[in-house]
Order: sequence, then structure tokens, then C-alpha cells
Amino acid sequence: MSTQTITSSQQAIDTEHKYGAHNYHPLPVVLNRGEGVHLWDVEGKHYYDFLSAYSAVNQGHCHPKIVNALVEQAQQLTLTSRAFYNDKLGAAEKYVCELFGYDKSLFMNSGAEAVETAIKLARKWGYLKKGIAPHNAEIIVVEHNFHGRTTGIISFSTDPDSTKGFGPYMPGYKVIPYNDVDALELALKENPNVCGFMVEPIQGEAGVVLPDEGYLAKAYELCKEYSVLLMADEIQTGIGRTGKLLASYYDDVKADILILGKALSGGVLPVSCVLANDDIMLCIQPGEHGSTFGGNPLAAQVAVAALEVIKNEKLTQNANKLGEVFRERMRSLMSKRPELVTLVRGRGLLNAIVVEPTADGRTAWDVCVELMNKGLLAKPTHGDIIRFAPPLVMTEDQLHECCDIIEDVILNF
Ligand code: IF1
Repeated sequence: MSTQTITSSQQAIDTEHKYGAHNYHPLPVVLNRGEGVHLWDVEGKHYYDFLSAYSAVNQGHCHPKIVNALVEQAQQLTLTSRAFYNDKLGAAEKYVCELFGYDKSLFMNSGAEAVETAIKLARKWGYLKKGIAPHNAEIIVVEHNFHGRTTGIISFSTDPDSTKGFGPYMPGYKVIPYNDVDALELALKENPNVCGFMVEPIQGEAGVVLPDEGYLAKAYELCKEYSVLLMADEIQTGIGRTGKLLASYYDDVKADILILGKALSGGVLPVSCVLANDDIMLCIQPGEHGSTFGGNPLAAQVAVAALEVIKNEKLTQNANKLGEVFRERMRSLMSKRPELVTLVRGRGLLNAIVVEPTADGRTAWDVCVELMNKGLLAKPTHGDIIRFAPPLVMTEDQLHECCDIIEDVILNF
């Protein structure tokens, strides 16, 4: 058995194809170094990162302060399990509770784990506090949701690619249209067993779909009226990405259950977290939930460092400012190729354009291949949507350089 040294991109691709599951269709680029907004492939070619690992690298690749926190803790203590205390978790729990304004936090690892935790928490609250009969709790979700890929979570997905062939599915979910408060009110009125309404303040995977202004606020009011928990999945929209610390803040909403992940660690290792007040969080008692790595001291230190970077480098403010600049550039580009680019939307540095297929069948994928050839990495979703989400550390000059690349590709496509 040999450990292979990768010396070419093609060799890396071939090795992955032979020995790795085929559960992704990556762009044909093999990266081996990242710093800030920059990535380099095996051959040393430079790219601007315009995906940020789906908004996990808001702080930029390999941020020195976050890496130092990781390295320092890794040389001291990485994992004890929660069978014992460690001296870092409490400080991280306090930090996130004070930052986001909740009584308690529960650290997990992946985003999906945090979503599953939130579901269990809402159900437990439904039984203990709302008096729902055992095993009858329902959670309302919306069409085109994306909350992860566990069998429980895909049970309420409306995306065939996420669901087909993975049944049977978990019961207890009601799907309603996104951005439709009347549909929400009807679902709440019809079903006294609803314990939660889980929603992304902006739908990421669906293609950066923004609801109407005030949608989340109205949803929150309805949840209050019907004694249902609003569960905000801010795994992708949170931690400064949309130009506010949380996308929920655009509607001045503080969810009953807040779900964080991705940039909570700055992309350095998997860290996720669920936050809620005592009347909800204490419905889970000792021994009723957890995970081997959840709340480990390494993740705790990295999470605090990652959040400190967002604050100290004013990355939320930068996302807000550069987002306006970016959308203005994209709207101007759309006016030059209206038959190709038919929509620009987003908030902060979470943006997307819709690219129509050309007469000869070229699509958003081909635009992304062209962008890759010119040194910018982005990926299409659902065929015709290209998500643009650079790290929040990008400067205005770098953003214009990237817009020039996008413009060059689109105008010559
Ligand atoms: C993949 C999508 C994005 C998320 C929201 C929970 C999770 C995610 C709002 C689960 C994860 C990732 C998963 C990754 C690609 C990416 C993605 F295309 F899949 F849908 F960003 F839009 N809630 N999103 O966006 O978090 O368990 O992955 O840590 O599965 O391909 P996770």
C-alpha cells in the first residue's frame, strides 16, 4: 500500500475517480493552496474563489488567526468527548450566547447535525411544553429548502436529486410554498400539532432566492400566535455573508432556534451550533443528545477565533458594501447581454445570476468552465443559476478585477 504523491491535476482527478465515490461532479480544477480570496491549483495557476466553499470560508482561506487558534489548541488537547469537561467549550458557549443573544448553545459538527439537533429540540419542546401527543409533532418547511443530506432531512426535501432512491422517509413534515405567509397561516390553523417552522432567511441552494421584505417578520408573528418555534437555518446566510451578522436581522427577527455552521469555523474544521433560550434548550436533558466530536476544545477555540475575525475585520460591513458594488456591476453586464443574463439577485456577498442556455446548448456550467480558465472559480446550481459568493475579506479592487473577468466571459460567451 503506497501513499501517492499528487504531481498533476489530471493524476489527482484520475485517482479520485478510481478510488472515490462519485457523489459529486466538480469543476475540473485541483486545488492545493488557499490564502484569503486566492486559490492555486496543482500546476500553480491562480484563481479567485467566488464560492467560499458554499459560504464556509467567509474569513478567507487559511486565515492566520484561525489557523493559529487551531494549531495552538491541537498541540494541547483536541478531544475529550463530553464524558468529561474541557476548559474551552464553556467560553465558546458564552461567546456565541452573548453575540447572538440566547441563553444556551449546543455545539455539533456538520450543519446537518445542527439541523437534526434543532428538529429534535423543537419536537421535545412540542411534547413537553406545548402538550403535543407523543410522536405527533409536525414541522413546517418550505419548497426548495436545503437543510442537509441525512435521511431525516431529505425526508422533507422537494429536490428529487436529494431524495430519489433514499426512502423510506421520516414522517412529521408539512411542505408549503416559500415566501407565502397565507400558506403558513393556513398550515398553522389546520394543524395544532405543529411545533416548528424551519426556514432559510434566503434560500441558498435554491439559487439565492430572497423572500419579500417582511416575510420572516410576518412568519415570526404567526409562529408566536400559534405557539410554534421559528427555526432559522443560517448555516449559509449567517456570520456576515449577507451584509448583516444574520440574514434574519433584515426583518429584525430573532428566531426561537438559531442554526449556525460553515463560517462558524472559517472553513478550518466542521463546527456547527444550535442556540435557543432556556425554556426550549433545557427540554433536552443529560444523556438525550450529543456526538463524539460535538463541543470539542479544538472546535471551540476555532469558532471563537472565526467569530472574532468577522468582528475585528468588520467583514459584515465589507460584505454589505461590496455586495452593492457587485450587483451594480452585474446589472450593468445584464444590460449588455440581456438575452444571456436574465436575473441578478442577492444580499451582501451572497449573490447569483441566471444564465439562459445558448442556442447551441451551452449553459451556466460552460460559463463556469470559462470563468475557471480565466482564473475565477464559481459553480452553477440547478442548471442555469451561478452563485457568486467570494470570501468577505475581498477588497473593492479585487472585486472589480473579478467583475472584469465575469464581464469578459459573459460578453464573449
Ligand atoms: C453539499 C448545497 C449549499 C446549507 C444550509 C444546512 C446545510 C447546508 C442552508 C448542511 C449545506 C452545502 C452542502 C454541500 C453544498 C452546499 C450547498 F448545494 F448542497 F445546497 F451551500 F447550498 N443548511 N450546504 O446550505 O450543512 O451538513 O453540509 O455542513 O451537500 O453538496 P452541512
